[in-house]
Amino acid sequence: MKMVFRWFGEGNDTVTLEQIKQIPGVEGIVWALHDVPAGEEWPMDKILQVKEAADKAGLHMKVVESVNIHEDIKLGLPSRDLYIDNYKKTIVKLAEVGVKVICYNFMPVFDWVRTDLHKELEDGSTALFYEKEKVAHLNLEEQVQRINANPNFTMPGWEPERLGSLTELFDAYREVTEEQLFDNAKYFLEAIIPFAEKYDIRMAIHPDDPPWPIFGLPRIITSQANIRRFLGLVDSPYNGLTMCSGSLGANPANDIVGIVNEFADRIPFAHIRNVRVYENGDFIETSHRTTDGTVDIAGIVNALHENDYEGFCRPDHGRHIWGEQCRPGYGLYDRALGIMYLWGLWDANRRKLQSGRMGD
Ligand code: DNO
Ligand code: MN
Repeated sequence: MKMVFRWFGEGNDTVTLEQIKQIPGVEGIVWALHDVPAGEEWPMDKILQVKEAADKAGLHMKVVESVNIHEDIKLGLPSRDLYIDNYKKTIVKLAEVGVKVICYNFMPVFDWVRTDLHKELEDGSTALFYEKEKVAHLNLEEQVQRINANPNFTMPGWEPERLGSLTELFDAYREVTEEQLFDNAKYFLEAIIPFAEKYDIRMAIHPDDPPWPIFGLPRIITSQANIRRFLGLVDSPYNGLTMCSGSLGANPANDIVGIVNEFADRIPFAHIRNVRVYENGDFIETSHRTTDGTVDIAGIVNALHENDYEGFCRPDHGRHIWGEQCRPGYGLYDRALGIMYLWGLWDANRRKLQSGRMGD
């Protein structure tokens, strides 16, 4: 397991590379050019700026999250070929700086969705929260205004250029079924995977978050069966999965240990975090510790270890603790604690294996 840490870039993150370097066992950053709109080719000079900063800090940049997919690809519009071409050009450049994994998602319009970014937990920390009932009645206009009012940070999935054309986008998706979304994914994968293979970059689809349709928009990376179908669309090790325990874990019906066991050789990247799912379907992001949430984090790490997992791994969203002012879900403290918990589980497994006591 190779530990990496998400970094949003100079001036776009409260966490510094020097701080990341001091978290035990972290080898590299998970990065992206967050100011390049989806569909555009990434400029080499900006890629090289990140490389220079990473090199200086002694961190690698082998994992990118995300090269976003233009909506026209997800919608299956004729203009998709142009955006697929740009995607390929970006792949060539990323290969040049040593990128090995691209994490991306195939969610229409939005990335992760929450109803409260600072919901208080019993211990006074705050975390991202999802109120199921509220999303059913969410006033989108209000939400858009709220995000626009905080121009300091770009939030994944809520990029201003997407929000501007929200109404048109919703209209465009009106006729798109899950089946069509699968077809459009297949078209994308058939074009991209052979190319990714040539440049030795593993594509790793991120599960939908939450893993069910919202606002009437279809979502397909939601369950073990759908992941199986997606990975089968183009059956290559370069068509892989970002195993995100928090996203999949928002639906307690998902057997994440089972998912790890079934797709182990197709998981180049793992996001490990916990959530607590309540009986009414609401969920809150908790500390990474198994007993703090409803996701079997210990079981997941055990399963990765049993499958000799050699891919990349990062803690995912953390709580906001110790008064830290940070990008929602992406503070330093709780994610660093998360890493130490993951290492603890990993090393305990290794020790058991070494002393031949596995299965005791
Ligand atoms: C949620 C996060 C996501 C992820 C993107 C990948 O669990 O990991 O925001 O970064 O969906 O494209
Ligand atoms: Mn994730």
